[in-house]
Amino acid sequence: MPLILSEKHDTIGILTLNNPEKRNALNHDLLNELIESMKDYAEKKCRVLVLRAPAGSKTWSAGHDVRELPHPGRDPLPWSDPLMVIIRQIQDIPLPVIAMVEGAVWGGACDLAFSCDMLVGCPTASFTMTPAKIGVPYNASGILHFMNLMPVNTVKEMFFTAAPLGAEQAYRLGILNDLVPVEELEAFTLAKAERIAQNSPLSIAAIKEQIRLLAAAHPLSPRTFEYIQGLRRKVYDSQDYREGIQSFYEKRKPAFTGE
Ligand code: LCV
Repeated sequence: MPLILSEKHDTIGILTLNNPEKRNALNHDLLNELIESMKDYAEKKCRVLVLRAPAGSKTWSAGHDVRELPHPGRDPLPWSDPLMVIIRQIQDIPLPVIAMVEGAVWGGACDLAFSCDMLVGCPTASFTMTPAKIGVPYNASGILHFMNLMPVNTVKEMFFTAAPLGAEQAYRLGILNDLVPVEELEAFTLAKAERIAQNSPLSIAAIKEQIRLLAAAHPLSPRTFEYIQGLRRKVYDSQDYREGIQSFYEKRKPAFTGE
């Protein structure tokens, strides 16, 4: 059974996360299929892509597959991690990607959804950022995605509380471009995609790339970069990181000691 369903409506490509048994957890197999599915948009002459979960999903995606998090002492979100690869691919692909969100979005899947160019959600959509619950230090490029999408105090609240941000609040904050009833979600999203597809693909591609470059334009000196790496290593080398992952496996609340 494919982990990514790929279909086309005219010039709109639709990619469906299709591993409901594992709540669309972003394991390497699913992500590698998504990476491949996104590559042939050009030969398929797509103008817009939509990333979705199956209709009726309670969970859009459960986030990074915790079973695949590197063992303590190794960066949990390295450059080559397939989740980091797909997030960059979505940002680099020269056509708009719309996240159509039904159900709960967890952890790294928030970063995946927020890296799309627009988000259309329904009332069951929610966004929960879990690194602090698992003991993951996250990474600077991921944090920047959030800072470019919402007020910094909301970024801090999402990361520090690991509490769900509901659809209403996400819409009020501008994280969701649109909030529509679940029965209208697909038609509304396709209509938005079709409106985009009528406009100049070259113009849209150039504007998307300029926005990406400007949004990422935060000069960091090598000294600052190394300082950030040191901050993160202290966390993923910690006993707390081991405890966070162990508690996930044992389905219990973590007992963090700050060591
Ligand atoms: C592997 C899973 C997962 C999963 N990994 O169904 O952003 S960071 O830094 O935090 C990053 C490290 C990250 O993204 O971490 C992951 C954050 N995600 C979460 O904390 C969500 C964890 N999952 C859940 O809380 C529940 O599974 C939800 C609420 C999503 C769904 O609950 P529900 O009762 O509907 P189950 O919990 O029974 O899960 C169904 C199957 O999916 C697996 C889970 O292990 C189970 O598989 P088994 O039947 O083999 O046990 N699963 C769910 N999430 N992130 N596997």
